[in-house]
Amino acid sequence: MKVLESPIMQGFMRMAQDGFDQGWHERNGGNLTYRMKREEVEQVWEDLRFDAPWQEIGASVPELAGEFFIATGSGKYFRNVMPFPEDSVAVVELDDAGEKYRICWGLVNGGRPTSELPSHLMNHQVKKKATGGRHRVIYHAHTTNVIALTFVLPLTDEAFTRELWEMATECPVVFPDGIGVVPWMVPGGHAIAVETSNLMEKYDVAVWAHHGIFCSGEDFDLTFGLAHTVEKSAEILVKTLSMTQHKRQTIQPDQFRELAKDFGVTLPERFLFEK
Ligand code: 2HA
Ligand code: ZN
Repeated sequence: MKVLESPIMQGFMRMAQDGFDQGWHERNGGNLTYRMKREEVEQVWEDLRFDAPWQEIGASVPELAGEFFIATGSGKYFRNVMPFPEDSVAVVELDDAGEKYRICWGLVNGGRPTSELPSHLMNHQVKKKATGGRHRVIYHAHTTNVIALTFVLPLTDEAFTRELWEMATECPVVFPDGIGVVPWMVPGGHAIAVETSNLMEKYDVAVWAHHGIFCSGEDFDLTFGLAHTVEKSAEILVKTLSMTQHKRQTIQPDQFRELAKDFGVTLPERFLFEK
């Protein structure tokens, strides 16, 4: 099967378009990677090439050795993924040490996979281990309202988790483990990759101060849905803070505990402090 006709590439392209349509991917902002299943690689095997040079990842991910990923390209625009996928997206294979990659499909006009490849792969490695292989998607987006909040809220996991949980009843059910916060750091490098992957050991979402969010999930629906839920909640908080400094009423710690019981989730007590 042609890569372009495969359901998994179709799903990848649709998610990129969805993110663009939300306004989260100005210019070349954001990046998306997917860790392919064996059968998905086999399905498109005859459309892959194996003659491109091996290149350094910039991180060591031995637990991902030999795996294949679909990745947006560095400097490429989410807006162009749907109309020009072969120019904007790559399928890459990792070597058997998890130190190098090579391009097996796409980026026909040259280029490299996303500038955030070290972050993405280190997070894939952490999430693969933490979820027994279930998580396959890592998504970075420039979500407007979450970014706005990083100028106003304390840059702590506790503040972001609790404030965003309060803004929509579904939030503690959608991200019961909470949200991690990375202080401002230079994007694209090793340090932000390490900091983010440390947080992703316990969370599925990390906020990058003054930059965006980083999400992990099982499939495109769950991962896009997670980013969408977090950003929607941030939008409600921005609207609320625009009206008043003081909420007249909100969801209380005991009400979160009731919710957790009925919905069968565990909410860490450290986010249910009295204010
Ligand atoms: O341009 O969003 O963080 C891609 C990015 C880098
Ligand atoms: Zn970014």
